[in-house]
Amino acid sequence: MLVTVADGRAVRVAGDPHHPVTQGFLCAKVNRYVERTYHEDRLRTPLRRTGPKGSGQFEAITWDAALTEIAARLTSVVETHGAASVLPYSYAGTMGLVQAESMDHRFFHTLGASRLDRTICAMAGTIGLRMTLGASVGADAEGVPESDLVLLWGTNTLTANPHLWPFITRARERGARVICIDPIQTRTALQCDEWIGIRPGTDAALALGIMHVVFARGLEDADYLERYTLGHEEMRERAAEWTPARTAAVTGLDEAVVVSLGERYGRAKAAFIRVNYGLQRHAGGGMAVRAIACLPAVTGHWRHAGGGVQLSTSANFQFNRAALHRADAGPETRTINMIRLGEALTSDDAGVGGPPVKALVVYNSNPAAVAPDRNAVLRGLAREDLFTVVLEHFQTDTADWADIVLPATTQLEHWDIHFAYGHHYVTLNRPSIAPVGEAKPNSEIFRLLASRMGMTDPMMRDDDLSLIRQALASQSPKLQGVTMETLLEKGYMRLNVPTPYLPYAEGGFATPSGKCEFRSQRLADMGFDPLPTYIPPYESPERDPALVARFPLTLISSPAHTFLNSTFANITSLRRQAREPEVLLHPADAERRGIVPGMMVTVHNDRGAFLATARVEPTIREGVAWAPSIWWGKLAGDTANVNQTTSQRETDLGHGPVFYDNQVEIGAA
Ligand SMILES: Nc1nc2c(c(=O)[nH]1)N[C@H]1C(S)=C(S)[C@@H](COP(=O)(O)OP(=O)(O)OC[C@H]3O[C@@H](n4cnc5c(=O)[nH]c(N)nc54)[C@H](O)[C@@H]3O)O[C@H]1N2
Ligand SMILES: Nc1nc2c(c(=O)[nH]1)N[C@H]1C(S)=C(S)[C@@H](COP(=O)(O)OP(=O)(O)OC[C@H]3O[C@@H](n4cnc5c(=O)[nH]c(N)nc54)[C@H](O)[C@@H]3O)O[C@H]1N2
Ligand SMILES: [Mo]
Repeated sequence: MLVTVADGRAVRVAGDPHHPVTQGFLCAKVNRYVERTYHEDRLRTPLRRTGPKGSGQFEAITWDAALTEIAARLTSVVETHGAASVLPYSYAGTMGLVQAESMDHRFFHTLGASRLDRTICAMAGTIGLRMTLGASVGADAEGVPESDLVLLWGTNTLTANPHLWPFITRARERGARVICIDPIQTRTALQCDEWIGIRPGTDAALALGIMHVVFARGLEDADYLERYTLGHEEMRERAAEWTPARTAAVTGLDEAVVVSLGERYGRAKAAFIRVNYGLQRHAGGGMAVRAIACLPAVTGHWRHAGGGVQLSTSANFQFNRAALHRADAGPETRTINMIRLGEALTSDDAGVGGPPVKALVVYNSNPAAVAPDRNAVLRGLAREDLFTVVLEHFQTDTADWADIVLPATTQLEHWDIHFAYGHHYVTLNRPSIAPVGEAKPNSEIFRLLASRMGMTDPMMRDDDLSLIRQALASQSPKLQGVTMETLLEKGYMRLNVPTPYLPYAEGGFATPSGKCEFRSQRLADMGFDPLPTYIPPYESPERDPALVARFPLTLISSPAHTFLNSTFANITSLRRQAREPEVLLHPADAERRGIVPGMMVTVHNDRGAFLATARVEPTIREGVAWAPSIWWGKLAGDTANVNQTTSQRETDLGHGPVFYDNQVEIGAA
């Protein structure tokens, strides 16, 4: 991203035209980054709560007063309840290594605070890949122009990952067909050649059904199977069970669709599967990713540029995280799963044993909007005996519950270094303007707090540029040549991998066997089916017919086009495009309920409810509803949002969230 500055003020942000992935354009949201940076609501000074919890009443205080108070309160909590009663909470506000996993980690490790299991986004698939391919390493976006079939599977590319699209367009110009597998006919699906409107949470069954057809037609790559896979005979037997008829019955698709997809996948030379997060947010999300990740090993597509699966490329970025985190700096402690924040804040033992959570320090996250089971989260945040600190750009739903709010810098104002998950470039983030108001970088805030709390280890004084150098000081061959000097000069740098990168053309999987593990002993040892299998959603006719009878609609709450999770929801121009909290229904579902377009409806289940304006279009599978998300509760008329209805249950693998494994009923408000 290039920033134009005039008289010390950012005036324009743009994609770098020379960057191989950005190619000169930014997404709809980040295009508005200047508006966001200088927004009149931007937090400019530290704040102390003056009214009751959650009242949103604050007074401006000095940094000195804020830091003194936080240090005193944290010290007292640690002395009275033990360090484990302090909980850090952070996720995706920025994913830069300096502002998201350096001084903050060192600070909490030194303190001995509870650790946070950062599961809210990607863990189901991460473990699914780890058990199958060995790591989150997959096909290269830059190979996509070579593919002859593109499957966009559980991903709204044009919204969530638009920089992949130019590569897809090039493949298409060369004859590739592009197919979207999604219960919703998203703006991405509308641009594809085909839309396959699968029943939510059944993707593992579809992957096994495709495999069935591939084997049945003899379209497998016997040589690849023999050399580079483990358990292919068992895999073949498992796939044999997934006849097109059975697959169709489970996935809610026509048998002909399954057969045709299987045949085309098998006949393709280099099919590219972009699998993303939609299909992970269900009970069997980990296994679904695992089943899909097996496909290119059956057909041998990994051999060719443009072939394979991409969930994430993040494991290629082997920065020296141990040096940044310094987990060795403090005692062993307990771990709390971030998606169970509601339980952690409302249980005497935080839900995991040990002391209750007495102090919460939130940065890079807005859990009062994004965490599941929002009613439980808000009950927790409302506790008068909980000391809450929030580092933020804005007075979010979460900041409203804080005792102290600290103004943080944005990416325009601080240093950082970034990994990627859709490509292979390291990015340096240089500050282009001075901090707005009195804002400080997260890293600086934790340095100052460390000093106030008497943490004397020199590592607590490392500056941001030193932290970047420490991150780069890695033994990984993939980081060789990626140096501070080249980054300062160019801004970004490709990892030391070929272009395009074909990670598994000749095996080389990072699993214990070194092969693509159709059969996983590690999964067997963990008590799972060692082969890819279909695990039905928690809230499905298979597992809970009584619940489904009461709440017949599956609610998907994937991102609104102009929001980034809950970020940007307060930016007027972007919120105007998102209009208001909405829910999309199929005409048949709407008619059955007497719902007409524009009607105010209640979306509800036993966990909670929120109001939305009904949209009625046939661009969604019957039985499914879509609430584009994530709204700030306080920007909605009823102060509620979709996470009122979602649950704290966990996925099969990785303890991830099941946001879309969520049955609701919808009726006129
Ligand atoms: N504009 C924008 N971009 C973003 C984000 C954002 O909030 N806004 N968030 C960023 C983050 S943190 C992430 S994790 C990524 C997410 O990246 P993606 O996963 O690509 O993004 P989503 O838009 O969530 O797309 C998920 C799609 O999966 C579909 N889906 C839901 N359940 C199922 C299912 O069971 N099976 C199948 N096949 N499909 C299903 C949904 O209908 C939705 O269209 O995007 C990143 N990019
Ligand atoms: N129902 C439902 N819930 C979901 C999802 C869904 O699809 N449906 N998606 C889930 C996913 S994939 C994810 S990744 C999570 C994301 O959840 P979060 O990680 O909470 O992400 P955001 O909502 O973007 O909130 C990030 C906050 O960090 C702040 N921030 C940004 N940069 C900085 C910084 O440098 N310093 C500080 N101190 N603050 C900063 C922003 O202002 C913003 O308020 O939400 C999850 N929740
Ligand atoms: Mo995410």
